[in-house]
Amino acid sequence: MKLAILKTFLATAFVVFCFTDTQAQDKVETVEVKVTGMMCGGCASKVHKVLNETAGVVDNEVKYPGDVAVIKFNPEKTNAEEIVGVIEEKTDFSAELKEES
Ligand SMILES: [Cu+2]
Repeated sequence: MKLAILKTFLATAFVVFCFTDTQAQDKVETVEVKVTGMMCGGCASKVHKVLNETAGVVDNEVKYPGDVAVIKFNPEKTNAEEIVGVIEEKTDFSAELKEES
């Protein structure tokens, strides 16, 4: 009887441990997007704000001059193509994925 209780306890502890573990390591990927048409720092701020409000985007930095947005995102919630689409839809600028070098 005691052994059964111990087994149940261990099984529960194991499940809780696994759950906590997967919760803790949210996947994050980084993508670089070339943003064309920005004229000043204000434009960069606009793009930054739009990305900040995009679901799945964890963090982002928009560089002007440089015309590059570096975006950290959760691949389970969004993807690079979707992020490019959001920039094109919600700002006046053109966006394209930077080629991996
Ligand atoms: Cu501007």
